[in-house]
Order: sequence, then C-alpha cells, then structure tokens
Amino acid sequence: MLTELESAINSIIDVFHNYSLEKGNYHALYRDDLKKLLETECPRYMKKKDADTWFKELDINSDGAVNFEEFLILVIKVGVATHHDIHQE
Ligand SMILES: [Ca+2]
Repeated sequence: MLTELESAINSIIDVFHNYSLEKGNYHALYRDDLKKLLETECPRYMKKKDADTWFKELDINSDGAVNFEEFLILVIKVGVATHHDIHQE
C-alpha cells in the first residue's frame, strides 16, 4: 500500500501525463499543453501570471517544452503559494 506522500507524487505524475500525452510525448508539455493544464488544474494561479509567462519561467533549458523536472518547479511554486494561503484562512 502506498503512503499518503507516495500517492500524492503518483497523482502529480498522472497530471503531467494527462497533458503531455496529448501530443504523444510522455516527456514534454508544449506551450498549449501547459496553458490547458494551468487553466484546468490551477486556475487560481493563472490570475497572477498568464500561461506564456509561466512557460518562459518553467522552460529552463529553452528547448520549447516543459519536461517533468521543469514541471516540478510549477508544483513547488503552487505548493508554496497554497501553503501560504492555507495559513491566511
Ligand atoms: Ca524545457
């Protein structure tokens, strides 16, 4: 049986693949894939930063796609913001 954290990590991987598989590449979110992911999965954080800005920020190696490691930067940033928000409520 998976621990709570292991399940959460699997969910993060599943979310990445739900959008990366749109173009049949397990390892890449293209600009429009990322936009769709942001709009669907974290709409609250699209209000402060648009999809193009997110894409430029996440595509660290400038290869025109967001790989899983780069996607984790989004997870960290949204996670930190959500944690902050929880303590404001
Ligand atoms: Ca990249």
